[in-house]
Amino acid sequence: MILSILEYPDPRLRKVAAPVTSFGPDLVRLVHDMAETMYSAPGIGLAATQVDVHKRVIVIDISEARDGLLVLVNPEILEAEGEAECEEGCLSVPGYYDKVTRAARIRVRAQDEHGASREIAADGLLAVCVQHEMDHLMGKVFVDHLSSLKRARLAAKLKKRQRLAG
Ligand code: GNR
Ligand code: NI
Repeated sequence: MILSILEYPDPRLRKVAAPVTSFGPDLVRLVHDMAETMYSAPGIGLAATQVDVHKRVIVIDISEARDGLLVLVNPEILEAEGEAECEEGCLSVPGYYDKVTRAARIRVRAQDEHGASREIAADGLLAVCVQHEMDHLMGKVFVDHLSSLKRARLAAKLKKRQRLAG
């Protein structure tokens, strides 16, 4: 089932997600629906926060063939180093793109939808995407990393778009 994605500045995007404590069919179904929603959008990642479910669940697929689904439940950053700038976008801020600086390399521990724990090392786009999604779980959106001037311009643009949409 394709879920509907909250759009900035919806206040529900500010909620802090709770750790997943129960693994079972409901979680498997949520992950399945989130993956379907991400692929259909299309996007390279989706956090549960974006579909108004406030649990620490992320799906990511940065592969060209769209056959490399990564499920991160209860993700924790173990190590972060370096800095890298990347042009980011967000399914919750459609039509807006800007550069954000984040850690260049990270090590993450997370569980999958069945509760199995594993560690991954990420750099490049994967590192960007994991940090972008983990921000969502903390109620943060990528535009929060921008200057207040840029955020004011974005607010004006969204207001205008809303007016034109009637
Ligand atoms: O689809 C997405 N593309 C993207 C591009 C650069 C940096 C981050 C992202 S994540 C985004 C999907 C999304 O909004 N996830 O929360
Ligand atoms: Ni996003």
